[in-house]
Amino acid sequence: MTDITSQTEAALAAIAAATSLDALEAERLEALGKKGWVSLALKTLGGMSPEERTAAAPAIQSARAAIADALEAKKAALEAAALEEQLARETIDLTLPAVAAPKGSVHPVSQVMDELAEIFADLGFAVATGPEIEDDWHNFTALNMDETHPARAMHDTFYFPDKSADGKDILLRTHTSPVQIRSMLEQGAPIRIIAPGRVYRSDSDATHTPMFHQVEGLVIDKDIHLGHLKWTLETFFKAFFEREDIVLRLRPSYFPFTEPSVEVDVGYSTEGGRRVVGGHGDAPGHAWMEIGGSGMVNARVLEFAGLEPGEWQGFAFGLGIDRIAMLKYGMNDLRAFFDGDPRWLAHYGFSPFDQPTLSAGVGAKA
Ligand code: FA5
Repeated sequence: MTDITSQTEAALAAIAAATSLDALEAERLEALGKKGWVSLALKTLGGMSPEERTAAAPAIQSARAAIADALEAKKAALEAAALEEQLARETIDLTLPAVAAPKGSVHPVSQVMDELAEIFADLGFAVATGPEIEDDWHNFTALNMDETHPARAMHDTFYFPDKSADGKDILLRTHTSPVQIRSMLEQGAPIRIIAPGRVYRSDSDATHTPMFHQVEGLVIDKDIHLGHLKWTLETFFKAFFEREDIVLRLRPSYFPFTEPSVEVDVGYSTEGGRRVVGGHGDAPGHAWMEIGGSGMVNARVLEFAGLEPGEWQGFAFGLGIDRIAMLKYGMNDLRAFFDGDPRWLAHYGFSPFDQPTLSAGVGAKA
């Protein structure tokens, strides 16, 4: 009995004095390991008479519990001290110059938006914006899609569970076209704006993502016709792709908010596995890529926006910014745009000092 008491006291003292996890482990093995003295003492219980065992067992059990508790407490204390020491050692000096730090870059979508603004500003367009959280009146109804209109179903809309204070459905805008309505209501006519921004649809594959970017264009004036639309888009694409052999194909289409409506495709070649814009899409080795929708603003939309259709008319277009960025800078998968992979950004990103200007070239790569 005295033996166990003094051995326990010695073990507890050694545990308290241990200065490393290794030293603590040695103490554990010495007492509680397979061949440790507590384990051996426990084994002797088997050979004792029941009376002897009843007398001896509690002392051995409590020695084991006391040593195990002490080991656990000391281990926690040593680990906490090691962490403190590591934290003190690994301080970062934030005042050091960031010579070796990774370089930030401008995302191709931001770069293309700046390029768009630069080119359209030169054509006399102002940049307009609207909210990404819209109501269904601006996103659909005022664009000639009433509640039962089948085109609403084609937009795979994300709705919010609650309605606005005035009872309208709230949604993430599915296109930039509601900015047409907001601009006409705010400014009246004449008008010449582009509205780049984020839009949302429940849609995902290599060329569709749930969030993507569009740029809306709207021109309202007197005597505007489809020829103005075609010239504007062609002039824009020639400046944007910095080449003269841009061929656009306008395909008859349908949008509730334009009449007539045309879909815009651009011709590109696929030589060497890379898409290069230019040339007629039906020529050998060439194809067409859909980049947007457009048309003459529907008279009903002008009325919703408070303009007199007998007096004013105009054209509108909506282009997929991510699609034209892919065509210009050669990415194949739209989903990688939004993965945030630093290797992708380092490869496709732009230097913040490389601001697009018409004189220096709208797409000069760093
Ligand atoms: C529209 O959104 C119309 N608001 C465009 C418009 C504006 C027509 C003004 C007439 C007048 P559409 O759903 O086709 O149309 O989308 C326009 C372009 O956005 C497409 O051509 C494509 O380039 C791009 N786009 C559409 N869905 C996605 C998506 N999920 N991911 C990436 N780009 C997309």
